[in-house]
Amino acid sequence: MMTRREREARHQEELLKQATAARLTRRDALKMGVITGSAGILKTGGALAQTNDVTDLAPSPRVTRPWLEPMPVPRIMQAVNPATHTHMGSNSYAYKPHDPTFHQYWSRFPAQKYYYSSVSAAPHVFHPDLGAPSTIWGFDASFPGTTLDMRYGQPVVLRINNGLPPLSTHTGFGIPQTINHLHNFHTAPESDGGPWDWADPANPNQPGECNDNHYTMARAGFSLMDNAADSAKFSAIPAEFRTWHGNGRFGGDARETLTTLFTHQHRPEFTAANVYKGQAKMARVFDEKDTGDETQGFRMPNAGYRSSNNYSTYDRATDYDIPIVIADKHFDSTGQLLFDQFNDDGFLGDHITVNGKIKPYFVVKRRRYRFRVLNIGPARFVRIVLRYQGKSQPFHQIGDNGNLLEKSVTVTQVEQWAAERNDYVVDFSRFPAGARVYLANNMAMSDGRRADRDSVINPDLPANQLIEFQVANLPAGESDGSWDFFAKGQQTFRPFPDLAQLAREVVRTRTFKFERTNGMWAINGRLWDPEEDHSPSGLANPLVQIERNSAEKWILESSSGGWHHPVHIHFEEGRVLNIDGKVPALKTRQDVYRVGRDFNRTELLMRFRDFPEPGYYRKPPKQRRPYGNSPLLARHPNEHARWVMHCHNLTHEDHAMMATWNIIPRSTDV
Ligand SMILES: [Cu+2]
Repeated sequence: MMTRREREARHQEELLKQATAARLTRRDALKMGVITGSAGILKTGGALAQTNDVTDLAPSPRVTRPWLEPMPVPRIMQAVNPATHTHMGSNSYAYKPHDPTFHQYWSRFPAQKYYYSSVSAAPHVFHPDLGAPSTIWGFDASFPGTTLDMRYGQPVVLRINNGLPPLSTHTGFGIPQTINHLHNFHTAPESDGGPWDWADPANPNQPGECNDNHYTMARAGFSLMDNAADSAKFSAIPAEFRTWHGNGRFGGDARETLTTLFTHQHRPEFTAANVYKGQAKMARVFDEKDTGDETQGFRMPNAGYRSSNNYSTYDRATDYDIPIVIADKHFDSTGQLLFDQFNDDGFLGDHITVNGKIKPYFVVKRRRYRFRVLNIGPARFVRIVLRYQGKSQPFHQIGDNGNLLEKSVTVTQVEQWAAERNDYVVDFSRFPAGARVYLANNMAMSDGRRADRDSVINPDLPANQLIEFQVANLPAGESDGSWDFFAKGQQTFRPFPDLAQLAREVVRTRTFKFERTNGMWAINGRLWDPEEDHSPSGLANPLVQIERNSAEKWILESSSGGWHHPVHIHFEEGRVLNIDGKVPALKTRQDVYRVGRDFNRTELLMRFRDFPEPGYYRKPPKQRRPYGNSPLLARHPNEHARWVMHCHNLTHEDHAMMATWNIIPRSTDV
């Protein structure tokens, strides 16, 4: 017999399903007055649900068999030929062909590679013990989606099709509108997957529609030769870090190189639900030094892109360079994926999945592997450890938040907040064949408000273990060509741009305060509103106007000690000067900044370069919807000059801790 508490939890689960099916957002609910006060009393069709700040869902069904299934490694996206691919441009298909006039800097960086991805519903087995498969919404009908590999100097168009069921037939959590954001590439707004796009007729993301994203694959700073006003900034880039594209065009500052990115959903108010439902995929960026060939350049583990291999085949390229996506999930009593749309702390699941599986094993050879670890939350923070025979083992951190570090560091644990990516190298030659080595989490989190950073939970308990590595011998004749950190010491990557030079470019300081407001989340007292932002007056009068190719000092503050906010600033990597007055121990470039308890005040330097393209900004082309003959729509220049910053605890982001900022060209920009 169920206890009263269990019965209430079941009841809560049922009400949440009903409320979610009604597709009420918290903003809608507040407007309609069905939520009152911070305790959140929610009434839906006569039902009354107590949506407390702490999730009170029944526990997921127990999964008793760890290490039952192998950890899947996402396959690699294959480029398509836009002239013949039916979804990219063929006249035989109803979609409009890809339209290059829509993209800023197309003539400078025309695409060399085209990719097509459809977001669609699919059955997914998180663990066989859960029973029937759950329905996910994934890029390429998988979670994680297929990995997008790109290379600096080879511009890309990625077309995303919304293959989800129409809203009229949709039930359950999430909303079938897709917005695709490549976190944190240096991307023009029309390709950045900004949170306005779901309602934008020229850039739609409804079921059956598609959207084209152009990635220049140039480094930040590529426009610094265009205007004499920037000549000192160009001259400050040492010649060895100036990159050149095939047509002799300056391709930016190699010290701005990105390496591990990911693509995720950005539909306002449903980002948490839609990402949770599966819309995330990894992206790897290679370059002249981080080659994808472990015998060349920085020699990071990866035999896939060795010149002697045919790297158009899928699996070679992921032999030793493995994306790992960590994601919380929760399941209902029938084993179906469950999400609480109304938990405004941040939703924690009671299973931490890895590449879409609960407690998978992964067979590794006795050699080095690169793991690109992404934590997509939506609210979970972890502290990663590598355990063998009850002891933490050293491994090497080579990247932080999408960048290679200046030098690798040897570590025994690393904290990763939601949306943070870190690249690690693990040397399995240190363990005997047959060894079992575990990737585990040793940090507690009792709710979605913040991590218990002072806690250390037992990483050797099955509940806290994430992956079992099963070590096997390196087959005879196979060698490990990658950098040997233990024998040779740290690997040196590229230096970061000079901080003193960056400080000289600063033209102003801005402060952003992250606050709790009336049960929701605000920046500088404002709840972000996509409709207000996209209104004629909102477009004409951006709140934050930044001078193109300038630098600014940004201060991120939070007076609340009870919360953690991983704040993501789109478009540009920043450099942290200090956190609460102290210079951080690890020197990084970042796109996610920690704000809240232990991080009350962070000062950082930001540059805002290249976009918008001045000529395009002054006369943006009119646009059509993705199908043939609809009328051309006039565009406001500021639609092509704006980006956002937001909390990446996706629930905080949805309700509505986000702010828009614009870059405005100077009168002399050409
Ligand atoms: Cu937050």
